[in-house]
Amino acid sequence: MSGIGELLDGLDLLVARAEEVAPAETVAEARRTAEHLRARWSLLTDVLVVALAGGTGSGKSSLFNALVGASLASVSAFRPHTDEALAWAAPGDPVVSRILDELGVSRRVANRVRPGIALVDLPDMDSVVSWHRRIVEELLPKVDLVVWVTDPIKYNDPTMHADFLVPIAEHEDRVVVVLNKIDLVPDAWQEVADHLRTRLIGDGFTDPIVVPVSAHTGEGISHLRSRLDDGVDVKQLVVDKLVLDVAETAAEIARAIGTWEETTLLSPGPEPVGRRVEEQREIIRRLADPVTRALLEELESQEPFDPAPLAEHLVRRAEVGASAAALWIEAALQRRRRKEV
Ligand SMILES: Nc1nc2c(ncn2[C@@H]2O[C@H](COP(=O)(O)OP(=O)(O)OP(=O)(O)O)[C@@H](O)[C@H]2O)c(=O)[nH]1
Ligand SMILES: [Mg+2]
Repeated sequence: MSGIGELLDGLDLLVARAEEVAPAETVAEARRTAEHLRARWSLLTDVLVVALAGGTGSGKSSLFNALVGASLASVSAFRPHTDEALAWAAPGDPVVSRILDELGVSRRVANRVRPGIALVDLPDMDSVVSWHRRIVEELLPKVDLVVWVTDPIKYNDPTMHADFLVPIAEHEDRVVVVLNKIDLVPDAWQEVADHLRTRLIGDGFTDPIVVPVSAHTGEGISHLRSRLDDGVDVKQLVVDKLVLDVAETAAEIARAIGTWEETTLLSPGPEPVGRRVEEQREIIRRLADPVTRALLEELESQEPFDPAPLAEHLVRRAEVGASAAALWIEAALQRRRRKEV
């Protein structure tokens, strides 16, 4: 996401500008935070990276296509089929690109529909040993979510449970188990899903998520999508925190140089609108020039009170104020230079 990079550049610039203006300890603290946030951002993305894993023939590629809504992955009745990992991801996110590089995913299709998700269809692995190692040591630390795909025929296979599901049980908050091909057992899939849940508890899961779907008929796919969207929301929160930290650092500087109150007039906050608007009116009454105060009075005489024209006016006023200050400073500098000549 490019906006965050720009925000961090803006923070660096602000810190540099504050150097001469704000107290040294405020600037030093802001610089430390800016560096820390940049380091965090280099490892962070708001994209949810989801890997489809599971036994050969369980329908990973079919499910990939059902989630994407297009036949991108090759599906076959012959096993094993997929021999090269495929990703559906919005291009341009450096963190996602690095994760896909590390996972050895060379084929990538641009995801322009759900840029919040990067979906990976994994190939069949050569042996149980390498599979096991890859999931626990390579896959889980890199991706946000593993969608383990199984079907009503193989879901009870003791080897699958012992070799794959037991080791990933302790990471269950990042595992969704999909029972695919429910169209094969139209009358029994609920029972099978319950039994699979019981088996997963036996494997060490405490509250396993089992999503019954059919990649063929599309049943359950929207439920699975909404599960993935929940994951996207959680990632978004992590990134929101970083944005909040940038804003807080800027606010610290504004507080230190005494321009904070005016800044709050312009910034939308999480507080209830009514209380905020009331606070803002108070600040304007105290700080504003005659034109702004007149506009406030005019808007207050109208019902309901609409703060939008006031916000627009304040932004214009701030822009004019900044330009006026720049001009004033430039003029002062020129006068000083002339005196020096
Ligand atoms: N009836 C039914 N068949 C399905 C469903 N999903 C996949 N299949 C079939 O299962 C077989 C395997 O599907 P794939 O999507 O290739 O399975 P895979 O897990 O990607 O297999 P590998 O690439 O070998 O690991 C194909 O014949 C699919 O048509 C489903 O929901 N219902
Ligand atoms: Mg496949």
